[in-house]
Amino acid sequence: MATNRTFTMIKPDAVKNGHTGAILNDIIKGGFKIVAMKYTSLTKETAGAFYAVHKERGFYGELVDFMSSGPIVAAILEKDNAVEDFRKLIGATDPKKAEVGTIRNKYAESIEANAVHGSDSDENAEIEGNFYFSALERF
Ligand code: RTP
Ligand code: MG
Repeated sequence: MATNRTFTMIKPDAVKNGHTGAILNDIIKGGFKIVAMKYTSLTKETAGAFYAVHKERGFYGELVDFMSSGPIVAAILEKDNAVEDFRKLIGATDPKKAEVGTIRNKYAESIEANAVHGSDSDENAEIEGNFYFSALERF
């Protein structure tokens, strides 16, 4: 069902640095339609649950602290080939390696504070969208 949808968060660094509008503009210009969106925040508990797949990785504790450090914007996006195309639009995890013109190249601070999240598979896009949004909150 979710093959044409992906899930994103504008992370605390980008919200704090005033990049929310520019990032949403890049997303829309990139051909994505916003089908659900909210301005919200994560607690340590909810950030921990969202990133549970990374529990065993060395950066997990720092990631949870960072993701619960301030407001975020969560959204479900629609486009053909959404997951792959969105990861192209945001660029590599490490902004130093992200292609020029990508969202992380333009707005990220570091490998951790890297401006945006993008789902890595159709299955995770569905799970992550469901984490934030009820059926009533999607168009
Ligand atoms: P995301 O899930 O946020 O879209 O990022 P990604 O797929 O490009 O990267 P992933 O490997 O899933 O890592 C999730 C997030 O953890 C932080 N990270 N920190 N300190 C580090 O070495 C490190 N590596 C990853 C980043 O915020 C990354 O986006
Ligand atoms: Mg990931």
